[in-house]
Amino acid sequence: MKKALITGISGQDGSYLAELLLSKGYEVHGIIRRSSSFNTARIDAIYQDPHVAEPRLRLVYGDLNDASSLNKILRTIQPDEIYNLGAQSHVRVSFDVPEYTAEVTALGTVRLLEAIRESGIHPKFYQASSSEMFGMVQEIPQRESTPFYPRSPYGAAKVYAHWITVNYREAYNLFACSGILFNHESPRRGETFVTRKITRAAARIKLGVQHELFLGNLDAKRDWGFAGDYVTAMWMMLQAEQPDDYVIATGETHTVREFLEQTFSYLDLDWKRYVKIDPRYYRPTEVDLLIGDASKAKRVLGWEPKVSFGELIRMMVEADLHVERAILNGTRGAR
Ligand code: NDP
Ligand code: GDR
Repeated sequence: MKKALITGISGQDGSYLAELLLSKGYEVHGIIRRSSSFNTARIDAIYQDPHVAEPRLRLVYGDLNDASSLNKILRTIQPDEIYNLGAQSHVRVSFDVPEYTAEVTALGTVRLLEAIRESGIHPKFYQASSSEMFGMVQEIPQRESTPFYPRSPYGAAKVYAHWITVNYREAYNLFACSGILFNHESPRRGETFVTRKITRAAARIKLGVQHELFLGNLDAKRDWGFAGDYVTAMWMMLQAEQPDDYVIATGETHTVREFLEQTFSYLDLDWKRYVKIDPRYYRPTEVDLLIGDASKAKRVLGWEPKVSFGELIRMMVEADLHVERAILNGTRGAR
């Protein structure tokens, strides 16, 4: 049985990836952080009580900022594949906590890579790189060869993590891949990212429990896909013959305004009646346009996105309606 280790297992992608790997027969280990309240809601559905069975999903406390915890975890688990998804992943917040973002998102990656070297094991390694590394538009669409020009502390930290991964591949012959993933969303998306903020607010407005929605820049364009499709690409990269870097995207771009319009009109609502602009959501430097060319991933890995923009919106709105109705009825269930 193959063993995988996931950092960031409690996040959106970590939960979908854990489900995928379990379905493929892996033993899955996930690093979680100690928190004053429960932070494992996204993986509750697949959690197995270690007292009851021999579980194939195991959680262990650790932190990307704590090298000794990483060293110990690697020595103990000896995984065949490591997926480094842990990060301070919010772009706007990275302007408020730039140093912390660099600690986790940039240095956390080299800590993990060094832990691999020190443990003497030879796992395959996946790094969660981001389209935010492209930042200021240099080329349309963006592909693997497009120069990076990050526009936030988060983007800059991801550029470091990307290049250190490439360096460890070249210097130590590590089977390391960077997936340069464009925005991907789902009903499990964090509530403060713009798509989920919109679908959740629209559902709440429809049910009469919210009356306004405050947003920032509606003109930004993003290439939005479905997280479930994108975690499959992560796994495919580590099954390829050679380690390499891949852009993962839909090849379609939409403004935040279009996302807003389609979400509200799905619920027969006019977004202009509810949305107000609050400059606090503007970023000091913005990424205006992202659109990815994933043809290399299609050619080499056979990967293609399955869920369309319209289907993604429908899936997210329906899920938020379900959650909000359950809250209203006092029967809130798992997402
Ligand atoms: P989330 O923000 O949903 O999840 C981030 C995860 O990282 C959480 O499990 C979080 O734990 C964990 N984490 C944060 N800080 C630490 C730390 N110090 N040590 C260990 N774990 C930590 O992100 P997504 O699932 O959306 O994204 C996954 C990865 O992919 C991230 O690296 C993100 O930057 C990157 N990415 C995401 C894209 C997207 O569109 N979603 C696109 C491109 C890249 P906790 O739950 O305790 O906070
Ligand atoms: P992004 O996602 O910054 O692309 O990073 P986010 O959803 O936060 O922003 C997308 C665009 O929407 C605009 N926007 C708002 N954003 C938020 N969060 N809140 C608002 O109220 C709002 N109003 C307008 C933003 O200015 C931006 O242009 C995501 C994260 O998942 C990263 O970790 C990942 O690397 C990239 O996607 C690819």
